[in-house]
Amino acid sequence: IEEAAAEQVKNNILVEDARTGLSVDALKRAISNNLFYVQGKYPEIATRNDYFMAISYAVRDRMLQRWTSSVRQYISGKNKIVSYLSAEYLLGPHLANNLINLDIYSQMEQAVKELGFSLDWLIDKEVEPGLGNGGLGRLAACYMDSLASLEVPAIGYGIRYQFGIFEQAISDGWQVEDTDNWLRRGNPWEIARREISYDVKLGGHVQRYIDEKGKLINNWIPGWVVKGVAYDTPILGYKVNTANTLRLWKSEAPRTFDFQSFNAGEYSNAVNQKIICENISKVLYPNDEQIEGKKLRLQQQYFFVSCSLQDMINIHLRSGDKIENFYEKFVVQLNDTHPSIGIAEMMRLLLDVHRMEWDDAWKVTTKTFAYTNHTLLPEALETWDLELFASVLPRHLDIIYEINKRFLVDVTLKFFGNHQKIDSLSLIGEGRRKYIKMANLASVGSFAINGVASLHTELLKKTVLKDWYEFSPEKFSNKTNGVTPRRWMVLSNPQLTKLITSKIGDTWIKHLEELKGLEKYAEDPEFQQAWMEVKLEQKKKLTRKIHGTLGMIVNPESLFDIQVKRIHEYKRQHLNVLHIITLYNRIKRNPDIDIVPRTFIFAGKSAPGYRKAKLIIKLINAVGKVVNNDPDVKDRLKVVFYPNYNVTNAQKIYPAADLSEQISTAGKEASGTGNMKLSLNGALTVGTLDGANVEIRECVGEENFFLFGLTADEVEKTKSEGYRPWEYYKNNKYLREVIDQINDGYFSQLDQLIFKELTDSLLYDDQFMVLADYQSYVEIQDKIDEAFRDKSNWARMSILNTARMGKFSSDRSIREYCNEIWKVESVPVELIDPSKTS
Ligand code: 7GP
Repeated sequence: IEEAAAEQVKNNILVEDARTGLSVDALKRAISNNLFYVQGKYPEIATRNDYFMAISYAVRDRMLQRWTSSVRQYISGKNKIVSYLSAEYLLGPHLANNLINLDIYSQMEQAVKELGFSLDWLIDKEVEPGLGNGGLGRLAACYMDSLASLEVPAIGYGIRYQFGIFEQAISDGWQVEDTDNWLRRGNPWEIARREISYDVKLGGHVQRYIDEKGKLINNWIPGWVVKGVAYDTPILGYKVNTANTLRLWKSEAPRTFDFQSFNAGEYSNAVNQKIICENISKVLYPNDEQIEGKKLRLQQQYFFVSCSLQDMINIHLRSGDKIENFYEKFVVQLNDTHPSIGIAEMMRLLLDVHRMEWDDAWKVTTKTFAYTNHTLLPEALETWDLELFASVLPRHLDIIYEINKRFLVDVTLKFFGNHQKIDSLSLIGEGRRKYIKMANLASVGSFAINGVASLHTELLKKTVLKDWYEFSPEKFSNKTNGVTPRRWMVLSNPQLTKLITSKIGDTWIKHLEELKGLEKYAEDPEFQQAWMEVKLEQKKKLTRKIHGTLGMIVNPESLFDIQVKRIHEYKRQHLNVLHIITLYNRIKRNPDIDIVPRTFIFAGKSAPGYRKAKLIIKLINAVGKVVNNDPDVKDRLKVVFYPNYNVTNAQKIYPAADLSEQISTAGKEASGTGNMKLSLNGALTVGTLDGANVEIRECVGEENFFLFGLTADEVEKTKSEGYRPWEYYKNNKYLREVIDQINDGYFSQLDQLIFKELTDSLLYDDQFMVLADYQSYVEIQDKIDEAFRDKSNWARMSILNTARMGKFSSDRSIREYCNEIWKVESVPVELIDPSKTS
């Protein structure tokens, strides 16, 4: 605090300024002021939300100097800016994170306490912006944190969905969805920039003519136009001056459009138009790794990409530079193919608006974009029906045809006569109906293509992007994902943070490799005890949370066995369930059997239209109901389905985990990031050789990782030799018993139909090799049971897991993107003195 105050004096800022002061008194005054002048309340009638808003505004004020200073430096300076384009940002609540990054957590805690409240109580009030589905959206949020913490100039662009990911409730064991009206109590973190807006054309047709200079003009006459308005949220770096911008676009009706109809006396028509325009940013599509080829989704993608590119060009030109140099000012990262229409849009802006020639425009475009792939699942590869596409983006269809025509000339030169290659690389697919392949558009228009874990990148090169790899191998590289230790350790696990810091100082928060320093304490009995005490404390907290939410009592001394992530067949929550039933049957056969008590905790949302995933949720709850209430079990097994998994809840769950379930079918999980957060928090992993598990195991040491299951190669081999799941069922009496029980209605009050879809798919198809991996999974779980009994050894392994997770900081990932793809450097921000700007 003293240093910060001295810094302020040096910068000639009033130390006790109500908007910038960092002392407890200044913060108290700021909160009271905001309560009165912003919320219009006095303490006796103020609600908890009023206080939340008052304190949030006090925090935001303290961010603004950094924010405006960062913006000024980026716009005026010659530095290159990273533009992250993502349809999703799963940020999580801001308040606690901003307090940590501003380094005023303890002062604020004291200030709030002196006002008669607890800071935790106010932090718990925040409704998180759930503007993403899962891994891809959360990664974008971690990357924004690391970019700012590394002082890299960056803007994140996306959509300000009015409704984020649905809220999940569980009713009679089934998932039910409710709307996520996250803005209903206001959002203190954003600033609406009404003056920053762009028109986006949609539909209509293209008029072609030759102008007086003999040039072919493509004039896109739109069917309608929407306006995108910028809503900015500051993203603060950890203990640095940098505050980057997350700019989310809200769709509105352009004024001119309204006027036309109003003038024609068509009032209701005008109002209708307004509704149609606002629809575009209304709701996040809740599908995870499953495309939904809806027109509105394409409109959303184009809407935010067009606003963002117009904005970047505007920023670039305003600095006095030429459009030809755009790629020297901005590098644009495509977060999967959702924003890949940006490649055609960039071409349109350069050709039609800035009147560039094709070759020059193509040069600028292909030096601007880079593409990250996040999944190998074929059902997630985006394609657009050509007719649908033409009805939304007629001009872009022309452009894509032209890109394709020129590209296929090069392809033909390279792979002469190889029609398989030409078909596979073409941007247009020819089935019963023609379609546009967005991964191909992204690949042709980008100078770099990356996967998100080493195995994933290798598989990309061998499977979905094989022909692209053969065509331009130089574009490919791997960038293993990472997570921010600020949110996923300092914020969510302050007790462990404190313990670690007491041994190795606090610089590990910015340099996570320094956790290595903990290794030498791994065998120290005192440290082990302190370590396990923190773990137990976190488990007790979660125990209270579970009791509060579900009314269930679980034993904090039991092994907390945790699988939290989207519900998907490839992630195999049902394999976990088969193991639970196996343990249950052992107890039923021998009620006195000695097994380690376990609490199985599941959480995750299913896409609302994904029937089998919803059935898996029902199965977890059905098995839970029987197991949790069977007196023979004597509370040794508990199954918990924690509803509405989101960032807020994840922060409470990860620190309490003993065991992290990362059990996807090998070759299916691109990386995973929950695996990293759990291991960082001292959980041991039971996992397959999939995604980043491979690298985690390499780092923590194979003796500290519970490996099981087929490898990606073995999965392919087994499949090609004709996989018959039925054989596994037939030959394994315990597996048979488990499947038969589900089928016979043991967990469904004798209803034999309810789970049939699930068991049939396991027995006769089993795409995800659940039955093939069952035996190996049960065996490793038996080893885990044994290992957990040796408390000291478990503590040692847990400490080593944390100590060796340094690689998985998103700071490391972002450094690699900066050095190897973006070629950008950090730019320390100089603070502007607000009292001296006139
Ligand atoms: C996810 C991957 O499933 C996960 O393995 C990875 O860690 C994460 O991205 C971040 O890279 N993919 C998605 O969330 C997703 O929606 C479809 O992928 C495009």
